[in-house]
Amino acid sequence: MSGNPCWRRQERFGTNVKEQILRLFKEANGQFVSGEALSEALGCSRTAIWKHISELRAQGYQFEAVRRSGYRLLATPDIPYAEQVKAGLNTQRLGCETHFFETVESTQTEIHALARAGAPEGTVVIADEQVKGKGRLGRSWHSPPGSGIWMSVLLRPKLELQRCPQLTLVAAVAIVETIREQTGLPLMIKWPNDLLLNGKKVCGILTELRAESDCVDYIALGIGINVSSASFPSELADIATSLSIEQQGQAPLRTPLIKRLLEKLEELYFLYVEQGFSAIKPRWEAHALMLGKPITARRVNSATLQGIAIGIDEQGALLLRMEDGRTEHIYSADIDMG
Ligand code: BT5
Repeated sequence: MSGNPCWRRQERFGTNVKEQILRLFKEANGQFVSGEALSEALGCSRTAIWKHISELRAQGYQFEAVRRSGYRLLATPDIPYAEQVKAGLNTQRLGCETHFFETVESTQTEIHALARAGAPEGTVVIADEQVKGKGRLGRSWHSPPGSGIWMSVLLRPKLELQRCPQLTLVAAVAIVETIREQTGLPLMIKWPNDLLLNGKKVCGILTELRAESDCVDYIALGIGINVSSASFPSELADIATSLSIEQQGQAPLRTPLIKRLLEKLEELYFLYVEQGFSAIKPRWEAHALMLGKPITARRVNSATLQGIAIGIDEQGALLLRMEDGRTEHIYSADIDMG
């Protein structure tokens, strides 16, 4: 799985003009770029360039314009616009096609629609706000504007159905490793889909799939990370936290975090596809919260079980050592510690 990173591929084949303008400013590294140079490089009129720059300004980009010198990019907004996420993104597939929405019901709904319309593997949908963010089992995910990463990634692995839950664990490792690397915060994984800081949930993963008979058609991998939320509604106040709350108000920027996350997710996804779950398992275990601890597993349509969480199996199921010495394999449940 090698080749040019996707932003280089875009450079060769060209994408929309605003993306190309942003790329030229990035390459200019804070120096002026003349309107003439821009219109020559992009093959469009200076009026068209001016129009695109005005649109970028409206989106929050700040330019200095100086007669005879041209334009200089002073500041980019921390809104994960598709152009920003894709600029310099070092991936082969993930994020090559990226869609940004100010507001959506759920990025999962959007990614499902794109998937059904034939979108390629690696397509990403990012929203600044979700008004009907989804959790598992019909639960909701609080996703106010400007405060988090609400993102869905389309994957099309050739995978047997029973292995699909492993992708939640692959994603959990990618998120933990990225956030630890970017912020130093010691996130822990609570099987199967929660990431916690100081015992509170900072991130949730929602893995949905469409399959025909035994074959996976696609997987919609939804990731929600509370980045700069300063507070939560009362029903979440005791159970939720954000990266900024855990860093005394310091929130990392969303756009670079998303980029790094896509790069890490792709690295681990390719590793998983090539070498199987055994290549990921030790990295998951290194960040697992409850191994060796007593837990309660509340299952849908099955009895609640209590025991000691002793690990995960090769499928990614949680292994629960029961009082009578038996080991139960838990495929899906909500876990309470103790
Ligand atoms: C999850 O479900 O944790 C999966 C969350 C996935 C969210 C992403 S955002 C992008 C993509 N698009 C979507 O529409 N969804 C995905 P679950 O394990 O069922 O947890 C849901 C529970 O977490 C809720 O019932 C609340 O108790 C709690 N919760 C809701 N919003 C939260 C938040 N922002 N932070 C922490 N906890 C939250």
